[in-house]
Amino acid sequence: MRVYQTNEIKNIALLGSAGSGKTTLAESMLYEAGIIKRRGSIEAKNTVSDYFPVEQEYGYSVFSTVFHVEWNNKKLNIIDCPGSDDFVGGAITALNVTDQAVILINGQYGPEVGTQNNFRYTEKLKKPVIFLVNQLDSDKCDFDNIISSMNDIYGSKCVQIQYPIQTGTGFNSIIDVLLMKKYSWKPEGGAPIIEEIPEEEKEKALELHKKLVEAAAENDETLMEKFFEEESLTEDELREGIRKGLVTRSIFPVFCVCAGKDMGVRRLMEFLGNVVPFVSDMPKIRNTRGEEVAAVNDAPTSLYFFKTGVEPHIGEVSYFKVMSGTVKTGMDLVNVDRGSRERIAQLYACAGANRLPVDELQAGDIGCTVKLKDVKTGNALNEKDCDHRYDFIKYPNSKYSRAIKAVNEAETEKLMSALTKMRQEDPTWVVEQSKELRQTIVHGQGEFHLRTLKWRLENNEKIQVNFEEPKIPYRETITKSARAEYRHKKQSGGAGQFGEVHLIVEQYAEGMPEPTVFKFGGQEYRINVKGREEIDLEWGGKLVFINSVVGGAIDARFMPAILKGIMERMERGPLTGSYARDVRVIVYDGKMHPVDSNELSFMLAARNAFAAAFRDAGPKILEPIYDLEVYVPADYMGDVMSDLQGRRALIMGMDSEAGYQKLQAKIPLKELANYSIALSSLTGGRASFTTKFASYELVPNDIQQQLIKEHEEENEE
Ligand SMILES: Nc1nc2c(ncn2[C@@H]2O[C@H](COP(=O)(O)OP(=O)(O)OP(=O)(O)O)[C@@H](O)[C@H]2O)c(=O)[nH]1
Ligand SMILES: [Mg+2]
Repeated sequence: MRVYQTNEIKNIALLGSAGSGKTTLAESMLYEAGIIKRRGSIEAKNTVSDYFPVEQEYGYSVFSTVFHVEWNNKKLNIIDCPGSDDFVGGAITALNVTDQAVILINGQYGPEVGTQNNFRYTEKLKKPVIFLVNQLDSDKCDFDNIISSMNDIYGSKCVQIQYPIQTGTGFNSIIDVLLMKKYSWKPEGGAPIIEEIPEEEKEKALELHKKLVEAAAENDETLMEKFFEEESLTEDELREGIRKGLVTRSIFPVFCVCAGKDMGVRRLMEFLGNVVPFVSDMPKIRNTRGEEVAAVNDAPTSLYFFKTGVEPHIGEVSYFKVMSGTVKTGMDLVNVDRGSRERIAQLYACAGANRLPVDELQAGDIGCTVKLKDVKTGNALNEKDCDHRYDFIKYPNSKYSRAIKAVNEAETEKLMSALTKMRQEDPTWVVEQSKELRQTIVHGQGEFHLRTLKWRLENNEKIQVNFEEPKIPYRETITKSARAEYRHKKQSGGAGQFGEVHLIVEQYAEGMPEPTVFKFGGQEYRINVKGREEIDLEWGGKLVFINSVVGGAIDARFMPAILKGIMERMERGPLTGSYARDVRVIVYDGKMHPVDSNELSFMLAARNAFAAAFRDAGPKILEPIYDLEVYVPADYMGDVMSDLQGRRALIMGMDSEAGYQKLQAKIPLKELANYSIALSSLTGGRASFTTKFASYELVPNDIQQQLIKEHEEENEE
């Protein structure tokens, strides 16, 4: 295979809502480029891009697929991304290593929430966007309506390059207002018949052409001048103006295709090859130190690994982008993130499930390699004397969690290693072995995301698993001060045990003054701080431990044992066994025995005194609260709001955003457990949401009583 120069390479991501036709389009592109001899289909489960069993089972893309086609001597590296928000990881990764997003719009539905989700990522990452209206052969397709909702959402930046003469089963031709030609196809699609625009379409075509010329001219002063003088631009000038507009996101060109019948695909590829930006047209990538890394050949080699796939019979396939320099087979590189050395024994151009061997890849190109020792998604491999790291890929927080268990307990270890392996392929899984909840929890992007995980475990790995509701990590704290003392004493033969601890507990708050005096039962306790320890608890919040023991009532050497006793109880709160937090403990008195006192005795005395004081100190249960953002079409707003109120959510704000409403709320984690399913059924899958941990807050009294009762019942069992 030939070596492509940096200025012959374009990297493109196919995005769009689930089912908009990305994988079908990829198939047509591969066919048109002569890489496959027959077009497969989703229905026949034989596409290049959806080649994993789980994808064929569900008929959805689950992983992004990287392939390339050659068109007009350009190498187009294309990443077909999954459309479902549940697999958004693939789309985010792809956008980060490409310079052009092609967003497909399903001609049956127009812009959907999935379209918007993808668009928001292109906005965040400042990537150029081309819209592609697909499925024009569907009888449900209303093209004018789609254009008008796109104008509502994206404004006048949406500029039509093409429009269909007719949609529905009879679809077979479009008018291209850049080239000012009519394109039509025989039923088998493929090569178009290019003709003059028929009389009856001329007026409309001319009007759209003018709009396009104006939009293209706006991006360049010389073009603008020429446009004012001559009221027209040449084809090349138009292309130049559009390219500039793409880079600055001031133009979103709209194309038309029917991927299923391979109509319009060649014209699209021509545009991708001729007009969309090269790496060199885009703002330079920066490494973690903020230094620019230019995609040029005469710089040290630096590879960024953006994806790991696991292929049957081959093992891990590592996909990378050449951020700078060139990479050749046999090169030795250093993994800057893990410190290990790696040899690039084999180098490939990507072709879906296949790979084509190459000797060299130049700056800006995308390729893959196999049999690396220790390279994880997100790592960088560099030539020596170069230490670029990249951390530009940020995945969203998880939205849906389940506790997972192997049906056969003996397979627990096998399950854990399978999960670790799968996380390599999809970093949006998060696996958490919670000591606190005594559960293994998998966090994902949605119910469907976790359903495919289960399917793959059961069908590919042959491990039967159960999903359960994850427990909630409650916390306990106190709301007032209380005092208690406890004497631990044992004198049965041999050495005795003796320790007595008097302590006060109170609620800890940031910046509170040192304790001076307390009153309990009419008696005053003066505090004279002799030692203070502030502990940042692993599970959040603080424990402040104050020693104010007077007159040597307890030897200093017993203080660590006392703290240990208290910590044991903090780890297993007195109300429900949850972690306790935000407590200040003042040990102010006690007793020793000259012979029988030892560390164990003081530990036990402290533990019991602490539990007794805690129970008297207005103990409360805290629950995790999350910030929630819901994106919802305006007509579902009322239903979504009232559902949220039923979930104890606090509405914090509302905003309108391009065709959608954005709702912000605070919501208890417990009420988020099935939110992904509920929201989807409430809105027919047209809404989406994100969450982020916010704080711990007191649970309402009735729920507290119920939790305590449940804990007591569990203990009895
Ligand atoms: N009528 C018609 N159907 C199409 C066209 N393109 C795709 N489809 C069908 O639409 C469905 C979804 O197509 P896919 O190619 O899987 O869509 P996708 O965007 O890759 O979907 P995800 O990867 O799951 O997000 C399949 O049933 C395709 O056969 C088209 O141009 N016309
Ligand atoms: Mg797909």
